[in-house]
Amino acid sequence: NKHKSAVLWFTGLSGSGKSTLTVELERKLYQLGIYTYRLDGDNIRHGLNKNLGFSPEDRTENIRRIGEVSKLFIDAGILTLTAFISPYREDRNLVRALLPSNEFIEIYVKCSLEACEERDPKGLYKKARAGEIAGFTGVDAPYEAPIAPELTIDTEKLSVEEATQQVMNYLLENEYL
Ligand code: GGZ
Repeated sequence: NKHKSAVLWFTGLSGSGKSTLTVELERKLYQLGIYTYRLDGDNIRHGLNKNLGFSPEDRTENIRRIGEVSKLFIDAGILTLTAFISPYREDRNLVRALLPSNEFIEIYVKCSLEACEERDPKGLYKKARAGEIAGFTGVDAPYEAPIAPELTIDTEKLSVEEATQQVMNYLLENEYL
């Protein structure tokens, strides 16, 4: 099945729904016979980037490497989905600059800190509030929301199915699929 390869760069707070969305989207794309690859903390932070932590410098290097890896996957013709907080606008823009403009699709997974904290699927916000994790995004480390993302997905208002469909519609309307 023909498609245009690109990276779908999901950015948002911990608990905003980046992973859920990329997993569901990958399932939908697989059904259409589209080759995808998903980059997330499990296959990047535990491998290539296991020497990196969560200081601002390490996050910047984390995102830089993920950008370079995404570029390789795109070269291989694969529709690449990344699920990282990527809190710094400048870091995301550096990745954008690595690629032709139609190959970087920034998707802001929008969800208020309050709602993310309410979900707290891994109990990390609770730990951060208790002072057990320092420099947690949204608590005592910044998150810089995109100014002009290709797409914004409000996961407080949409179901997983609706949110996934919004991304699918974007891909169809812009002839990626
Ligand atoms: C933010 C942290 C931190 C700190 C560990 N701040 O909900 P999760 O668990 O699965 O997603 C978070 C993940 C963030 O890693 P990223 O590579 O996406 O971050 S960045 O793009 O900023 O480099 C969270 C966990 O790692 N985690 N410590 N201090 N999230």
